Amino acid sequence: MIDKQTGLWIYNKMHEIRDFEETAWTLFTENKLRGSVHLYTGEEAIAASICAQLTDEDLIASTHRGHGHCIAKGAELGRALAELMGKATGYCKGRSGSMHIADFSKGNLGANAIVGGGIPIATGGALALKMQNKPNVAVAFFGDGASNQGTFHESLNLAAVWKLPCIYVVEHNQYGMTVPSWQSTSVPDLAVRSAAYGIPGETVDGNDVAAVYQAFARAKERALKGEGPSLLECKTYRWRGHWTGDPEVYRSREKVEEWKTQRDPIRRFRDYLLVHGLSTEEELDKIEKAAAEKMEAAVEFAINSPEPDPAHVLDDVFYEG
Ligand SMILES: Cc1ncc(C[n+]2csc(CCOP(=O)(O)OP(=O)(O)O)c2C)c(N)n1
Ligand SMILES: [Mg+2]
Repeated sequence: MIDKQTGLWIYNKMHEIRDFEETAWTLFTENKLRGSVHLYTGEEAIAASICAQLTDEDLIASTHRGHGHCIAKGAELGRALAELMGKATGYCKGRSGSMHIADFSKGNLGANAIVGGGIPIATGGALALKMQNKPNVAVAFFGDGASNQGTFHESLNLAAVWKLPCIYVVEHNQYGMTVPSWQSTSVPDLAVRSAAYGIPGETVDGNDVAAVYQAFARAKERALKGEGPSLLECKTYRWRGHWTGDPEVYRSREKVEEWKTQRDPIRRFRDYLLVHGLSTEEELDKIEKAAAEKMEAAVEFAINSPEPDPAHVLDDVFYEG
């Protein structure tokens, strides 16, 4: 079972992620945040339950839907939002925006606009950890659509052959852009693909914190024992459209509402904490309020942050000549 301290940490992170995502949506609709963002609302249990078991020495590689992973891996809300807004105080000085945000100091190797692009990066991270004999793991987060990419298959094969400490976490939110996964993907349960590489695969309810937490703990233990990678499939659902401009004509409002009202991962985890006597309504309300206040301060920080100075546009640009 999840202990109290970990449970409250996860509950707080889930709220931070949701507040961040819904604020990003609002800022986008108010034209204060330019470009598109892909929101993680509804999928919070996965990043929070997994990153609760990682330290700054463990590595993650993320996706275009990466704000949740970034926050769960320790990003400050203000600097993350500043990055989305292209401000100089952002994690990458405003150069990455939403889809390339990285923070190596926290072991976050970065989001990635290339679908499936983070999978070999995490695999390389795991190879580095193994070669350096470090007691750590690398985690690749990616979507169901990405599991159809060559990078997924190539990475799992090599990681299995080399017994790398890599955990492949597929966030099966049932769509790749506007395409339902049953129309693009050969199997309904993606964990079965692990069989092709001779590694364990497990499908869990990705909106159930305890289920994700325990399955990841098993995969991590195996990786740390030197037994190699695992594939963990977390079934979930994205509440928002693929991106902020998605007209969402490919799914019914009823289905979205059902996931929001019947399977909200935050509400479910709140019930879990209460039923198991790990917390009280009062304590959880306090966490929720504190997260909302932190988000308000983050907005203030990001909006008041300066734009990058064009004089520095060539800083951090590398070339070999
Ligand atoms: C290599 C590549 N192909 C296509 C795209 C366009 N694209 C962006 S997101 C996306 C869908 C990804 O679906 P999934 O992996 O399930 O992630 P989700 O958006 O559902 O989190 C596609 C096709 C891209 N960015 N990169
Ligand atoms: Mg998907």
